[in-house]
Amino acid sequence: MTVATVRRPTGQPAGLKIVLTGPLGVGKTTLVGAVSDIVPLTTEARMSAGGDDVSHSPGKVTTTVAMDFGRLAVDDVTVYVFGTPGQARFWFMWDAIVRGAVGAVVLVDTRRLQDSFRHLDYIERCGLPFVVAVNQFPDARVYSPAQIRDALTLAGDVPIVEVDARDRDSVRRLLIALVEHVIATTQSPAGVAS
Ligand SMILES: Nc1nc2c(ncn2[C@@H]2O[C@H](COP(=O)(O)OP(=O)(O)O)[C@@H](O)[C@H]2O)c(=O)[nH]1
Ligand SMILES: [Mg+2]
Repeated sequence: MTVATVRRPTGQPAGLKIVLTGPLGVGKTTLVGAVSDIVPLTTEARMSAGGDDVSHSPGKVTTTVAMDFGRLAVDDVTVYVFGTPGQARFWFMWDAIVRGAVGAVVLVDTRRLQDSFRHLDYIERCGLPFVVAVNQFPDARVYSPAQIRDALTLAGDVPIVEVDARDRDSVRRLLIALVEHVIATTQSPAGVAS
């Protein structure tokens, strides 16, 4: 795994790249907007009729065309969040988005966990440490982390974190949980980077 961090002249890491992925309408753009210290770079466009399936978020009229990007400071480290584009025609960008990342957040909606399978598969195949973030929508049933782990067949060490994508503190806690997981994974013998 490449733990690519931006380094200050002192050699201290100054930046961490994190990938945010999950299906259309799961809350990626909302999450980046809630947590970013800068106006997030986002490329929303009105959806055309007959395009992506948005039956699960009927109020949704725009979609992220290319990607979301946000930046936030956590202590003296700058965290850069790169969202993957949801639309199939932009999947070719995923490899570039993942390159140099230290870890990933896979955002899931418990009303349609299966929509996140391919995002999980992709991140697992990249070998990136990741956390699963459950964006709890008001009309969704609440499941225990054990039920979600089971449904997604996640390994026991993958953290499952509840998040409200609209809430800055909640998203910050999620990103801190990911960074802690990255540190734990890369320090454990099985996760030593080569
Ligand atoms: N109730 C609730 N709605 C949310 C939450 N996160 C996102 N939404 C709404 O869900 C819709 C899709 O979110 P969006 O961020 O565009 O999803 P994306 O396609 O993954 O970027 C929007 O209408 C959001 O306002 C959440 O945590 N709770
Ligand atoms: Mg979006």
